[in-house]
Amino acid sequence: MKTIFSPIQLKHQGQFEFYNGAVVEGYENTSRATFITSRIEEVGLGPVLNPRPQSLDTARRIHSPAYLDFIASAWRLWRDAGRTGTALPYAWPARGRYKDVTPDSIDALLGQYSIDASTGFVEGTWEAVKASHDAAVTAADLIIKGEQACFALCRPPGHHAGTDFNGGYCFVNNAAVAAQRLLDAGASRVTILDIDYHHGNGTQEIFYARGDVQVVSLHADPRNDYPFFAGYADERGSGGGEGFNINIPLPHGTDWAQWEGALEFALGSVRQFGPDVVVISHGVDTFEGDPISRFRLSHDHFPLIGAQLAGLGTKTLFVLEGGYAVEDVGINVVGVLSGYED
Ligand code: Q9C
Ligand code: ZN
Repeated sequence: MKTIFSPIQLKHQGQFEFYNGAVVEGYENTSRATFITSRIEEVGLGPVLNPRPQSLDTARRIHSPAYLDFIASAWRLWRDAGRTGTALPYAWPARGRYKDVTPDSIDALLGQYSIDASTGFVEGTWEAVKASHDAAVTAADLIIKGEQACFALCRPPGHHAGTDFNGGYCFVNNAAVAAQRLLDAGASRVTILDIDYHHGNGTQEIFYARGDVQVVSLHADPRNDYPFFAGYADERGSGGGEGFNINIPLPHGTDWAQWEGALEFALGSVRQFGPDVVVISHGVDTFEGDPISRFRLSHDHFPLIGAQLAGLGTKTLFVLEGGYAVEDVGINVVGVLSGYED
């Protein structure tokens, strides 16, 4: 299987976030990507290829142009305001305000275009986000040209980013851009199956009213985990998208037996939908050793996931999302991909 990745994606580096009342180095760090590429070489999964530079035309079909302009200029605005460190919001559009306003202040804009304070900008953020986006689009193009499966090693990740907001370490929704690209190239139906530990709230929001993209997500129950305000089982889509959004929330402590049962249910709904391509939002923060998550999958389970996905017999585009036990991320991410190919 081909992997698409650019070293430019490592330029989003050294950002801080808040965790348990302290400022800590971002969990979504560059070593995640290097552990994955090392593991790909170690097991001989296939070549790691550079993305082709891509325009943002497809991204503009799922994100608002104003949002894309903002994330491309956020660091410059921050720096021009005399700031150093990580650009993070601390104020959001408040409930109960008198009118819709977006002041030009960088602090207002950071709040306007985000849902949380874990998605910080540093000097190289936009370059890395753009390269990560390019990896997803390039991988989608390879599928269009006939590859059965491909891996977009996207980092920064994407599934928490929506039409006009960043969140959860995500800026551009790489999986959503890839799905749109596949549709624009002639696919009639695409499924995004999200196996990351967290609910893909951004993906859900982008496609909520659409019937051409089925969004299926297995994740920690939002009653007790991020993103808290979306991911409930009764969120099923609206209008022409009714029934095409499927959420499967699972409790803290979920083990393989329980998780696999949920996957089988998810795969049943995918088969019923009958997509031309399945995009996997591929997160491995379901791993028992993940520092910010609470499921209990172990190393041996990831290849089994890949085998189950291969059983669909559908073209598959893997797009990287989360997974923060850095020493194990390579083993787990590549475990799924190898399991798919075996
Ligand atoms: N800073 C993905 O897995 N909460 N994102 C972090 C507080 C946000 C995870 C804890 C978790 C986001 C792509
Ligand atoms: Zn996650």
